[in-house]
Amino acid sequence: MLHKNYYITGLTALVVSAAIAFAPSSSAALTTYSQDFEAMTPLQGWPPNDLSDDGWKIFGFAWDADPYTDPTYPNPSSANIVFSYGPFDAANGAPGSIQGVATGEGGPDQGNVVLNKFSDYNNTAQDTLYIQADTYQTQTITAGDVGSLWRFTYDAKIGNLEADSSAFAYIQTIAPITFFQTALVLNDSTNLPDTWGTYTLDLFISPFLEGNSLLFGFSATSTNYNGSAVFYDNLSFVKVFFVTIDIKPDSQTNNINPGSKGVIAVSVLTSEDFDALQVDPDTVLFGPAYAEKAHTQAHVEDVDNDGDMDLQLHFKTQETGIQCGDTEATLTGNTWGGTPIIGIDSVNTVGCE
Ligand SMILES: [Ca+2]
Ligand SMILES: [Ca+2]
Ligand SMILES: [Ca+2]
Ligand SMILES: [Ca+2]
Repeated sequence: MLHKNYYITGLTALVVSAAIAFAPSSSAALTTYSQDFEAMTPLQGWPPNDLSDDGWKIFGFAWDADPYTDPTYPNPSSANIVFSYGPFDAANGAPGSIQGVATGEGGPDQGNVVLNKFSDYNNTAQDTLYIQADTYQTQTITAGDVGSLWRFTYDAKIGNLEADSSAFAYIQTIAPITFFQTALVLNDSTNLPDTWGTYTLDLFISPFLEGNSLLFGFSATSTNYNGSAVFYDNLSFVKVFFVTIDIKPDSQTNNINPGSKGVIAVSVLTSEDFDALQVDPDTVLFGPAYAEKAHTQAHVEDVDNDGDMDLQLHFKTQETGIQCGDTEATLTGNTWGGTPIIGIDSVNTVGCE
């Protein structure tokens, strides 16, 4: 199978090719995915290889101008797709591939093997055009997924990314039949530091997205063969568990004075489906500024007097980032088992005049 320079010209052809890529598979709901690449072998070349066997696909676009400099990037209005190509199974590190697993770049948390993601340098249109090369996993959203929140977490650090190149990580949804993009969340990777960090993307599955394809992965764009590499590792795509929280358990109105020097009590409540004591207090963040808990110890008590034990945490008001006019605040964290959680409750800001 040829994987090089197989260009499909024009938008009609794009739709035809996208139909192959994104035709909904009838069955599965969204499923958890994780990958640390440690079991993968570098430089295996064209499919089959460890990446293609793991479901990784690629797709390419050639833009007539730099999409990154457009205010509506990554869907630029001032740049046009000249041609596109794909989908193909992902290669692994051979010349002409657009990604590969690599060694020698990991830190303590990344181990020996990471993903090296870059643009398509086998595409001679680099001479005049901006080549965007995407590497992604794809799943199909079903009715049972509606109302759920999914999180794509990954570690990243910059590689040899040179001038006029750009990169991002994303979750994207694409409608059946029309292949219109219906949702996109992304983190810009263009200006990452050269030290490893952990990043997350969340996508809420609205009823509108049922039957859509969901893609998550990485994009790299370059022109004139400039470097565009970003390293990624420790990927996970997981459903976030909604939990019930109670901001100020002794108050129905949850009045908060954003100028207060005090603390705000927030309880994570235990239910039939969820044991709040499974939450790792050190992972909990609250409010728009992601405050960490103010006390070294979280309190375990039956906050709502329903006979089961709940988790109570306190956050310094000044660290929460809650501002006058805010009407809700969010708590996030992980269970000891690594399941991400999210809870939202109302707030009523006072003392703001
Ligand atoms: Ca790794
Ligand atoms: Ca309350
Ligand atoms: Ca309860
Ligand atoms: Ca309780």
